[in-house]
Amino acid sequence: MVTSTLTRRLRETGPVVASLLLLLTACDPGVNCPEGQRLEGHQCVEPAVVFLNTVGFLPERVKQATVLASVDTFEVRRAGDDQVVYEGQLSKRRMDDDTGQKVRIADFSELTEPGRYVVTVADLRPSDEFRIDDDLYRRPLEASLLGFYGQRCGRELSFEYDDETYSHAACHEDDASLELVADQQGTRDGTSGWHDAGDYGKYTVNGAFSLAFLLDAWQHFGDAAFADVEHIPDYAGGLPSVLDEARYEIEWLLKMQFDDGTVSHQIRPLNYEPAIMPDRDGAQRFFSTASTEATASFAAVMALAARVVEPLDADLSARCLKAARSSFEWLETHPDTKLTANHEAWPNATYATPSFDDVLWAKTELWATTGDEELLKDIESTLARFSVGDTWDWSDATNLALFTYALSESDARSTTTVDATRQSVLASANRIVDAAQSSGFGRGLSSYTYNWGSNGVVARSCMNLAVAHRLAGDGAYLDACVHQLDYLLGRNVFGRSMVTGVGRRPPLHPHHRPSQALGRAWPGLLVGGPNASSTDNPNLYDGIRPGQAWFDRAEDYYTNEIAINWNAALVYALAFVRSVGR
Ligand code: 9MR
Ligand code: ZN
Repeated sequence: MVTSTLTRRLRETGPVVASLLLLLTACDPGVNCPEGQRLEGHQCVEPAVVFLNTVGFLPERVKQATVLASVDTFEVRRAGDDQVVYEGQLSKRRMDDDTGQKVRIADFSELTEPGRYVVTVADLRPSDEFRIDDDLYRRPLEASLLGFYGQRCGRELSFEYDDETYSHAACHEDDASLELVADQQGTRDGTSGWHDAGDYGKYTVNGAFSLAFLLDAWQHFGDAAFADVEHIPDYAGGLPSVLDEARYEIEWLLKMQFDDGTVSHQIRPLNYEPAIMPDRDGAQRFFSTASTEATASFAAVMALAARVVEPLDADLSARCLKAARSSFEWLETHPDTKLTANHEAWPNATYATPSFDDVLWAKTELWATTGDEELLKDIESTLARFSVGDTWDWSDATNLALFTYALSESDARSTTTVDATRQSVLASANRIVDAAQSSGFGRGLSSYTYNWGSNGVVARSCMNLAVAHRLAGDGAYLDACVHQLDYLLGRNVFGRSMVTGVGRRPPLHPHHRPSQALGRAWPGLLVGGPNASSTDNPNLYDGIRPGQAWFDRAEDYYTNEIAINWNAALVYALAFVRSVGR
């Protein structure tokens, strides 16, 4: 029993543990591969030795693969006629501590000719076939936006992807009861917005954080990334697709604001839902009371939205700005009040954080939108105390404030603070570049940053790089983001794409209720990835390295869930590389 569970885990861990697996297959009557082969799906194959982005490479950007074999040279061959088009020397062998693998790097950046290729070493199994193509990232970007569309709550939806249909009827139309909010009764309209993750809750802090990445993706890259992106289904018009999708979340967030300007922390049922489609979920859902962090992140993202949509939809912009001001005014008039949501009503608290970062973010976005000089003085009195973090997530929005300030073109800013912020952005980006170069798989975060949603953190580091790229114009920042996408799309120890429906061997069993109910993964969703926190991940066993702690199993929500904050970072990363990488 123990042996067969371990065998299953190893099989799911990926090709690199093939040798151990071989020892164990003898004990498993279901697996009878010839010596030197391993089971992949239902086929016995030679173990993979070349790991790369299974989607491919942009002609003019860096191209690297990771090789786990004792050879010195590699070739790139044209798919179809097998002709060698590039020969190269592998790097010296080195240890990748995160995964315990001894790796060599194949660099074939010089090959720029569009086409379909494989990388080969000796007579070992060739890499997956990949493309070199200018338009490489259009489909993945469309898929990741479709991933958001599939998270829409409150309405029926349907789309086709790779000849399969994904759909459900309208869900959660009763959102939501006010029973748990003191002095209020009945229900109030809280429909629309995205389901947060694998569950069907809707949480203001993470909603605002995720929305910011879509708004920034448009603000920073615009048509260069999105002009030829196919419209999402139910496209309402008037805005580019990415903002059309963003608007669906904006409309929900606006409904989370109470009359006094405070903002409800969340809408959720008392318990997590079973693995059913959202339209089958009849459990009652409740607004929580307000929290300071929800109120501040709401003010921040509404001010950002007001600025971003202003040239395209003046009415929406005005509604967002009014809402931002009203929440901000509450914060200004209650500087010493920390509102905490009534988390005790639910079995576990979610997205509860300190709020100083959200308040800083709110001030910065409001200043950037309105040019208010008092606010600028206030921000500049504290901003230099903060530095850009390399690994960050919903719990700390400081980077969003620093980036907005750094990218502003306002000449009212103090030169000292501008310089300090710029240095901090570049220092962070340089650390990411260095880490990507010393990682065996191009991952730009130093070892042991394998927490919940580590794949999202990898994608999010592309915002640090994109801001640095904009400030300093250095191609190394862009290439480092290419490496992050490489990692997420197959140049990892699992040899698998981490985005459902995209690239080779993507996750098949995400912790995502619609996927579980359908029995097939909904596309365009980034899974959380390796999580080496022993308090979260009961699947850790002796000898497993942090970078290996991912399992493609629906029950493993701590490694294989999907979430809007991870997907939003993926959209941003794809948009960055697409806009300047061609
Ligand atoms: O992404 C969140 C992660 O940072 C936390 O460690 C984890 C435990 O609190 O929760 C994650 O967020 C989950 C949220 O609480 C509820 N919806 C699913 C989210 C993704 O797993
Ligand atoms: Zn819903």
